Amino acid sequence: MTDRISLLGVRARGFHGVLADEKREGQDFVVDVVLHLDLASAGATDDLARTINYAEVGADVVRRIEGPSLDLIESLAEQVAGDALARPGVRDVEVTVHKPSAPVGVPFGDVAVTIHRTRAVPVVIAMGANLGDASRTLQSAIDDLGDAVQSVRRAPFVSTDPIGGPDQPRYTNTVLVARTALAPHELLAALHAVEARHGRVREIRWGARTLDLDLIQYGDPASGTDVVSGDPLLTLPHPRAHERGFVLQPWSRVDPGAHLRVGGRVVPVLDLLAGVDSSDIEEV
Ligand code: PH2
Ligand code: MG
Ligand code: MG
Repeated sequence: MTDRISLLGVRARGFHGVLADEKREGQDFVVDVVLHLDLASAGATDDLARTINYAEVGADVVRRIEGPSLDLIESLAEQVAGDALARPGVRDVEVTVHKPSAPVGVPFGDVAVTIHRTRAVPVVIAMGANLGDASRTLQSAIDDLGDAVQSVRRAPFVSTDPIGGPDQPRYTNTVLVARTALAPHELLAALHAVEARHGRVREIRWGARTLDLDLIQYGDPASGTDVVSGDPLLTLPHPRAHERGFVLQPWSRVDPGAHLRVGGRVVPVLDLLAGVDSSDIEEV
């Protein structure tokens, strides 16, 4: 995706700098922001709600320039990038902060720092299979996720009793902790595509399946940055994860410090695991 919105040369007076003089007198800072996001649906519908309003981005930038004094323009650039990535749909951002009146001590044209930051939201994905060569399917599904996720860590495979549904074989389950640049619905679509690739047909609820990929959590509840959604197509966090040993046990193995939001509370996964029966779970 190469679509982008560029807002260049936003100028305001700020008090950033290491020297006392700079903090007292202030000077002009000039900021360029380039946001990468998909603009196709905005272009097709002519709907401002489907893109980012560059006037709002500009207001954010000025607020940061005029905000509390920082020593470094690197820090100012990080703040601007953080604001941009918090806007929906922004996948990555490039920020340049120019300080054309900086005390450099020699004649100069401009001094600037440029940073590039990519959205990298922590996510938890539960995987299960109980038809065919389950371990092999799970391993190849992880490979098939490709660019949808980065920094993937996988729990050991476990064999578990089927919970609910009709009589069916034992499951092989695991959990991935990873990061993604995708929005929740985009990641869900990627998971469905991998399920389909492995012959998954959406039929009997809780019935046997070649592959099940469930998005358990998007974002980090410990810092309050997780997405909470009641959307019937994508409920977040997963509404039953807190009571499922086949999710909690492998999750706690790959990330012993993990937390899950349960109702209004953010609970250590190890505490949740202690409260469920996990006697059926065996490493394979
Ligand atoms: N998935 C279900 C229903 N029951 N039981 C086990 N042990 N493992 C699963 O992955 C599983 C299940 C619906 O997704
Ligand atoms: Mg499931
Ligand atoms: Mg599922």
